[in-house]
Amino acid sequence: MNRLSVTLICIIISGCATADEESWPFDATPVAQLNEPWAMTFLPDGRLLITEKPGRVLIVTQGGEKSEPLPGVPTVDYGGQGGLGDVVLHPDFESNSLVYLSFVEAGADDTRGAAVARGTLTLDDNGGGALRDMTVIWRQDPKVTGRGHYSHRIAFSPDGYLFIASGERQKFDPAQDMKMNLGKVVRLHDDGSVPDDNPFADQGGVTAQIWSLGHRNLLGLAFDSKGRLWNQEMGPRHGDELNLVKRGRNYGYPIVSNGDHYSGEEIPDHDTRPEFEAPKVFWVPAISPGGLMFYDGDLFPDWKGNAFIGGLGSMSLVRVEFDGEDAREAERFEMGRRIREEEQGPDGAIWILEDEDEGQGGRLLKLTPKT
Ligand SMILES: [Ca+2]
Ligand SMILES: [Ca+2]
Repeated sequence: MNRLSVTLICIIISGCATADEESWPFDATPVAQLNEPWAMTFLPDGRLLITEKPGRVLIVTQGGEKSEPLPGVPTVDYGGQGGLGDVVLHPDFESNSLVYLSFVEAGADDTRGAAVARGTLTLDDNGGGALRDMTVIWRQDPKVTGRGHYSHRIAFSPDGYLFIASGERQKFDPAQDMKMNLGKVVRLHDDGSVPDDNPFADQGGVTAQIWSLGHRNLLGLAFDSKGRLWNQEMGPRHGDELNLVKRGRNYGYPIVSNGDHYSGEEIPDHDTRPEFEAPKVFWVPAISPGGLMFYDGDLFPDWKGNAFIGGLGSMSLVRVEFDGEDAREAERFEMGRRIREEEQGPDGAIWILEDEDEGQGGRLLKLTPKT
């Protein structure tokens, strides 16, 4: 039976998932059940810090034991695509205990915007811990109405700069507006201050934060082993992108996209405007990407240097191979559930978080080579 037939039957019966487990080269072990998980990162002791979108941070062991929600999380504006978002550790976490969280902050007059706070994580002897002195060090500017396209993914560069993906809040034009930090990737010092060697530093204000522009909804941001920054972003109607993010470059949204507006209005494709940076990979039809991870572990040696992107709408895990600056989709695993986030574990296993799915919650899964 082909995939279309399976999908149709599933829609008719009950909306069943179509995970193609027999074809997977890995075993996927469910480790923990979570409530609207969004992001995770490994602590030096091998446990996971996991965020849940309504505003919880949990410590979870590799065996699946969950802590109580940690106190000290900032108040989040929960709803639509927003709430608590990403979690990353400072590169010197082992000496300074600094943790960064992204989340949605309410503003005046029904407006809101993403923010990033940092504070310290203290661990107790009972498997739990607390966040202390969480202080906002960056905000989307301006705050606008609506509850979409916050993006708010965070990544540290190998040389210690803080990069934040800032979505265009479903407002299109801000991605090209240099007076706003929406639809941009921004580059900051670890305390939120602006490096004076940023490409637009001499223009001051939020413009000085901007590293790259013309982005839409960036739900993955990661450095590869060569120190290059990549992002994936949701296209409008189709045209999802994997971009190599370069200093000062314009990625063209909403002037160009290999997708088109949901209204049916066409957006010229990238090849019509070569002055804008084109994606290294684009997807038509869409995969609806969630998360971005580069793999360099030993458990799956053939996949060293590959990237993994979760598929939300496509309910898949997409493996991407690279050749210099070129990239291509190499393989797609049908997972049967929306995939929000991927991380490499200390032993080289691949850990993934399923997205919330109509009240089913989302699971933490560990992928290891098939036995
Ligand atoms: Ca992560
Ligand atoms: Ca187009």
